[in-house]
Amino acid sequence: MAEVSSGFFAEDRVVLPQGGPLYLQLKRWIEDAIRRGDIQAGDALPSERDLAAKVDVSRVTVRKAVLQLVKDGVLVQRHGSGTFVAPQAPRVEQSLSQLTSFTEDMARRGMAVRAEWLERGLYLPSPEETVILGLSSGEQVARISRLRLTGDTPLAIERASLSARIVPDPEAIGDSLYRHLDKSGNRPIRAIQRIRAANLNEQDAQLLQVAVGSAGLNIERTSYLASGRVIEFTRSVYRGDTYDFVAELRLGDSPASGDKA
Ligand code: 16G
Repeated sequence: MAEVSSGFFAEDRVVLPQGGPLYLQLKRWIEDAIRRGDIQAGDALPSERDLAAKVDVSRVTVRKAVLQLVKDGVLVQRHGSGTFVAPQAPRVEQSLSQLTSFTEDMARRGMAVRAEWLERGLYLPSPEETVILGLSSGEQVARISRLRLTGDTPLAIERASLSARIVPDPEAIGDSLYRHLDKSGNRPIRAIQRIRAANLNEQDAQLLQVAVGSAGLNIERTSYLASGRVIEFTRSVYRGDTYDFVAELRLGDSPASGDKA
């Protein structure tokens, strides 16, 4: 971890970017320094008083800028030890036209992934699970909730429900749910995915190590077997600062479209 008094903050001259209220100028100055790599993830910021003196602004201005940066997930405050540059998550592009698993997606990018289990077991299904998974009366549901990470950086939370007939022993699932389903010939071949913007609630923000209220993506995936039976219903929460979902669009088949030559 960088020394507070060394490096970037020890430089003599501070020139704030011009325009807008002072706290926003200070905020941009810090963001620019992070973008250039002058200060990096884990580096400590000087104390509020030192930063105010250094930049020649009031402590209220520093507080406002820092609070905003904490809210944006750029800085993190640790009680009793100070303010630090937040870990920068890698940005990941995911195709919206391929039915892939998280493990496969990341392996294709050469990224090692792991999962922390949040919940795993057999339960009485909720009415929603009964309807979506087409469960018969008395049938249990297997719920598996995981935090998906690359290294120490959390990327997504996945909360999946499957019929207990397909997954009678959730403890037997290894690193990949789809690999587990594949073994019993139950890997989905089609899925419908719904993506919605969301501001992360306290629980999810804490798991994903970002500020409460940061931008996130709520994704619901309903996956089907070749028979048409629903195999998986998963609600995922992805960090908004790490994911780009990319779809390839083609000209439709309407009579007015297409190349007539
Ligand atoms: C993806 C799916 C999720 C599926 C998981 C299986 C989205 C939004 N979600 O993350 O529904 O359960 O892959 O991954 O893409 P696994 O085989 O690595 O456990």
